[in-house]
Amino acid sequence: MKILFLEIDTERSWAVASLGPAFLASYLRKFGLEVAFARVPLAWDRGEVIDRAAAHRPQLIGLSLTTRQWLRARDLVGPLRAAIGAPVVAGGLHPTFSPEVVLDAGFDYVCRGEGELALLDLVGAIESGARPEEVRIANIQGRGGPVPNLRAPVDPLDDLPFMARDFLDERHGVVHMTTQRGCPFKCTYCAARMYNELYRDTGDYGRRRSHDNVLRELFAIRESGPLNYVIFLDDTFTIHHPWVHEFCKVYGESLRVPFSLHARVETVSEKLLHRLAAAGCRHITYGVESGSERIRREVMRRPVANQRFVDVFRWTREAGILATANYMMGLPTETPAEMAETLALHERIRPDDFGYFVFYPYPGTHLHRFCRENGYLPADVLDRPATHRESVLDLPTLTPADIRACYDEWTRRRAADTLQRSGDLSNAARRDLVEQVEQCAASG
Ligand code: B12
Ligand code: SF4
Repeated sequence: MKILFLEIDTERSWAVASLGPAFLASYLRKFGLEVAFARVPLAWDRGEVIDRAAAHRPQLIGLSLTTRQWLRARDLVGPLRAAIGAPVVAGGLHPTFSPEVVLDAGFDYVCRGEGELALLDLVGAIESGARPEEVRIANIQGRGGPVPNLRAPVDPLDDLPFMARDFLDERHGVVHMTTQRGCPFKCTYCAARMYNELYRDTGDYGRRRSHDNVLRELFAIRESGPLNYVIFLDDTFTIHHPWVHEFCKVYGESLRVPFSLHARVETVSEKLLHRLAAAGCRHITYGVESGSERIRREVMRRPVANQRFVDVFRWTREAGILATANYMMGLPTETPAEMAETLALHERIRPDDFGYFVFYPYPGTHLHRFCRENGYLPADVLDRPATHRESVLDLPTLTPADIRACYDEWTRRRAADTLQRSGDLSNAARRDLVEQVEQCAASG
């Protein structure tokens, strides 16, 4: 059987395609199945998507979906099925936590949670002629069929084959890696951590690969092409310090290729940052989220003091590592004064770079439920675009104009920052830069 994975682009093509299909493809290949990958750029209209997909002659089409990709995927699924006649299965965070909505839109199957073993079983069932409502496979829900049981997460992760790199669209020797699945924290706005809750009765979702397994993958990449920079996409790389210290030792001794990672300020120490820098770490992205301790404590479940951010950003700089801060605005119960506290904290921590996002309530999360229960969530939320540049919520403490003004203020600061860095550029070039910043903000 041939399975075609389509990567649905939204406002822009991301530098890396979804990692889920890259894991699934290598697993299916291990069992002799044929897999293919195609990006669906925004410029392709329906007709072109169908022609390009049909050219692969797939017998099953797979889509990995975030909530942002959902609307475009929903519009494509009916025409794709009708024209190609192959069933379509969706997996990833969005289908996992909104399975009924996805099935009602015309998908034949959704995969809830981890997909490697489930998709292999689904391929077998389709090959033997099963219809969606007849399928009984753990993690797979067919249209018209019952809610499936979940199978235990793959353990150890080392059992999985390395990602199919031809699915990732990587260039210039910049590669993407994950060393773990799951995050132990409980941030209420986070969709990723909901896997831990989904799997509460089935087995621990938090697992990490062995150092040896991670290094073997990197050496294999280096043997087949350039390896210039490694982006670790783990939710929080810096959990479990003994693992991280050992990683710094073995990676620093054997590879020392520059790398970046995501961390939480609660999970790093001055000593750890120096170890990471010595091993080749050049850049860390931290979720700061809010400058209001009340919002972090009461709304986000992140009870950490502002001073901790100030200290960690300073330590990171002193260790010679670039630090990016990500911020959110427009949270339930937040006030204009609290949004201003985030701008004020930004001035104190002075990151090398920053991202700013209007809060979006992702399905399955605690804050999604909180917004629904309090009447902040419009009934047609999943019919509206999911972006991070304007709020979908109807909040009693913030007006859309308050949030817009705050977002514009972040854009103004980003433009000012960019200009400051641009030094002695001509006026025309400076205008171009500001325009680019504004365009980037508009695609949220
Ligand atoms: C790496 C990453 C990215 C990468 C790659 C995207 C990707 N989806 O892999 C990039 C940088 C492009 C990215 C961008 C964005 N991301 Co992102 N990203 C992540 C991150 C940190 C890790 C993903 C990962 O490692 N996956 C590893 C694989 C193994 O896990 P998986 O994706 O769940 O896949 C398994 C199963 O879900 C299933 N499965 C997945 N797809 C399919 C398909 C089929 C057919 C089947 C059968 C099964 C199946 O099988 C897979 C293997 O077991 C996650 C957080 C997380 N832990 O999930 C956020 C996350 C997915 N991103 C998120 C967001 C919001 C964004 C952005 C909007 C950020 C922004 N503000 O601009 C954009 C949107 C991108 C888009 N195309 O829509 C949210 C999505 C929430 C939601 N419900 O939609 C997450 C969950 C972060 C969070 N904490 O809330 N992101
Ligand atoms: S630390 Fe990051 S990945 Fe973990 S629960 Fe919080 S937001 Fe989600």
